[in-house]
Amino acid sequence: MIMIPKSHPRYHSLIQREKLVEGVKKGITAMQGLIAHGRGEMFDYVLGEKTHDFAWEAERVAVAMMLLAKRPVISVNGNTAVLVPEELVKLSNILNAPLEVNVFHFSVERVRRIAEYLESFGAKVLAGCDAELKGLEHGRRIVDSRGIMIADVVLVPLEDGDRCEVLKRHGKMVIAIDLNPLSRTARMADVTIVDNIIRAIPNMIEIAEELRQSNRAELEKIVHSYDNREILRRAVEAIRDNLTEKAKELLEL
Ligand code: PTJ
Repeated sequence: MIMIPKSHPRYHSLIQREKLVEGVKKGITAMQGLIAHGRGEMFDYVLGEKTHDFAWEAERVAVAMMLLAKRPVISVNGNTAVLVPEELVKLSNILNAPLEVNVFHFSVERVRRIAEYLESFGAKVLAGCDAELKGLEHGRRIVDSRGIMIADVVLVPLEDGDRCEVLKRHGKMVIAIDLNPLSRTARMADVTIVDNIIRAIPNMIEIAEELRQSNRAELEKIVHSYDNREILRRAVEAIRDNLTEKAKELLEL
């Protein structure tokens, strides 16, 4: 990893890039993951690189839903694994939701590398690749018979739209983390967290620490009146408002 001075104004953003490049070198992150990250960075930029109130709301509902679930699972791909490994392990432990490696650019070798990387942070990882989600033709169809295959709620960070659709057809509740509120995944999911994974997972840990004391009735109340379309509308409007603000600032220069 190259040395990035802490004084650099985009220090955190550059560190994320370095982690992903290292991930590619280690055979964990797909090359295409770098492109996907660039798209995410762009949406994060126009959202002001912060967690908005609509994202906090979705994160709270997501945690409540996972605490209510019988068999919640956290799906992990090559980007997520290198960006927030320790946080994923922590969230998995608090929610009692196993991590399952599930990738679009599939190879047994890559799945093994991601699993070993997560295990080095103390995770128990499902990576059996012994079952298939009917209705999908690409690598994401290959799942673990003890995990996503039988899960009732699946958390899917940085997803591609068609698996989200298939998970829904298999009767599962889907929680997506996606900075693009216009993506197919964002529209298909039951709960869409429009936030950067590097903020969303720590936020969810904080919420889970608070909510794990709650009883089912309290959790059900949080989930009950949630409207994902309204959350997406607010996310698109936040982008619009932020851009309007930036345009005004340019006039004042
Ligand atoms: O590891 P694999 O083989 O499963 O491949 C992973 C990628 C990400 C390459 C694959 O799932 C893919 O191609 O995804 P897409 O279709 O490009 O979608 C990724 C979505 O995640 C886009 O809408 C991005 O805006 C969003 N995104 C990227 N980085 C982040 C993000 N959302 C939240 N946090 C991020 N850091």
